[in-house]
Amino acid sequence: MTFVKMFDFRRLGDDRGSLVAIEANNNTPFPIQRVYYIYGSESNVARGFHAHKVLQQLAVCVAGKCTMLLNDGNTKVEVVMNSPTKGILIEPMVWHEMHNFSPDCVLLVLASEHYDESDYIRDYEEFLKQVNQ
Ligand code: T46
Repeated sequence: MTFVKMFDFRRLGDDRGSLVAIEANNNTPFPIQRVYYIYGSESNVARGFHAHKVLQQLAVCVAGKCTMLLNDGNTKVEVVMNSPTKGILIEPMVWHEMHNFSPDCVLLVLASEHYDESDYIRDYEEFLKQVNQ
């Protein structure tokens, strides 16, 4: 699927339920420096609307569902995130938006760097300019 990279995590389960283990550099493509999660977004809310210059991220919808839109400046791909065993890589210079949150959605994000607002490109025209140069 074009530039979109999906990751499958093994479900370690037994009759008590399921468990997924994510280990830096083992089943992630980068050492994890930060973890955050998004929850409580209404279905009419849209988030993201930016690209990162350097940051790599792996997003996993651990509960509920949402739609992730990825755009490399040429191609737009929409992925429905609805599985706690599937991750999507958000690479640098990929515009991304999140839409259609279910009320129970929890989107877990593993990030390669600490939070740095100067790494964000929040202006779409500026993103297109930088990605096409
Ligand atoms: C991304 C998508 C998938 C922090 O102080 N520390 C953090 O680590 C993060 C992620 C955010 N913040 C602050 C910055 C804002 O004041 O939390 C507030 C909400 O962040 P933002 O509006 O950027 O949230 P989203 O959902 O639009 O984007 C987030 C991440 O920021 C972003 O890196 O790729 O999720």
